[in-house]
Amino acid sequence: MTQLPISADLVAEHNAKSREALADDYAALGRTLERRGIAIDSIKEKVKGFGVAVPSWGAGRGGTRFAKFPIAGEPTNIHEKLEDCAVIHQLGCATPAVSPHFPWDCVEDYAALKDEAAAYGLVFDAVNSNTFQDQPGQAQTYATGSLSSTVEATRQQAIEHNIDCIEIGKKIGSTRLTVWVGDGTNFPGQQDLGRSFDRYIDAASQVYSALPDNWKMMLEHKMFEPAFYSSVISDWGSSLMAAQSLGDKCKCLVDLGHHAPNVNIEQIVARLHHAGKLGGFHFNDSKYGDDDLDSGSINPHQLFLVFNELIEAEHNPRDGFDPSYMIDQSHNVTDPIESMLSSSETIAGCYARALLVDRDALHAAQNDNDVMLAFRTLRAAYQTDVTPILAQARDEQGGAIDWLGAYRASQYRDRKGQERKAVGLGAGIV
Ligand code: PSV
Ligand code: MN
Repeated sequence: MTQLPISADLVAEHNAKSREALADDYAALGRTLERRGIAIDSIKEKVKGFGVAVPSWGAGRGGTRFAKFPIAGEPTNIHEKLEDCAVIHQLGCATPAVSPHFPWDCVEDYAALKDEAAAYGLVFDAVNSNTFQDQPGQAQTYATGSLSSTVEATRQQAIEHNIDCIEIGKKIGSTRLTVWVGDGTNFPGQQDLGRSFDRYIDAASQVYSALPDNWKMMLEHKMFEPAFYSSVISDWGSSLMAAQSLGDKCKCLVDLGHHAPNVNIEQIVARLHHAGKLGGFHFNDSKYGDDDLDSGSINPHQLFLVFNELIEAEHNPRDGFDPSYMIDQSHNVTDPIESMLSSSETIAGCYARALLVDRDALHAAQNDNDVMLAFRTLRAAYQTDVTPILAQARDEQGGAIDWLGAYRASQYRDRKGQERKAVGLGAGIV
């Protein structure tokens, strides 16, 4: 029996209030889609099968380098984070996996941690290594780089940490390692741009050698921050070159916030897929840089276009196409549970809308160079309000039709504020 952090009776009572209205909305949308030759139930079933992992680190309040404003009852360890992730999945039914970060989520007994997640109906997705921060007691500093460091002992330490993450991952049932390094420079001339990339490839391939056969290693690129002149794995080109030299099990991970402003991210998706190297996503949104804002809160159209490419990729699969989807956000001003419920709904919604694209009509218009018809075909899907499909899918899976209302009615955060040690009210002023 799955352990539910929020009373199933409370969710059922809450759902009963809006079920009639939902039935009307679902039936109306069903008739609209039927006229377009789409069976609404088939989209709903696909939505039920869709999942995006939540980041363990996203369960706590984020912050900026100026301040963090904690809230009472936010999680302070992986056990509390798992409980919050269980709430997100219970109400939203779209986030069955958790992506952990090490050493942030280190525990003594990983087999027990896997069981703890399973009791909530959760599994672990990609494990994330951390060689962008120094940890207490660490022998070598990452101040001037990790996998690309000029110091051999530092590279070795970073390699060993990544291999430790693989070992932990095996114990918790993960089959993916995500590697993001903050390596780079702040000054022209600080490091040799070519040789630092060579050192990175050499060190990353030693991590790759420790990868079990059924695992994937995902390289996450990022243009800037913490390095502001050059980053070693700055863009999809560097990521692709590295993934190609490492081997088949190495893929590229696209974090939506890690690009130059106005870059056509959906085209990057298409290119990486062409190369058979599309490994996964970190979903978030941004206005200025790597803002880690809630997915689709700023540019929902871009998110839809990314999903449009993913559906195209599904129709035209390359060897080993099996991308993993994760959220990677920093919740600085909201309750992280509410943000991740909202984001997972937005992400699943973009997936559903991409499924509604009349692909035959789109491809025909593209082949005929009928620009307006191609554009309007895509736009027709984007403009469809799929919220009744998402709500119906949640209701049928025991989730909440109105997740925000149900969550707030449960007073979960207030209760955790009494039980947990995290305090709010300006405790984070630095
Ligand atoms: C770096 O900005 C990043 O996107 C990487 O995925 C990290 O693992 C994560 O954020 C958390 O800092
Ligand atoms: Mn990321």
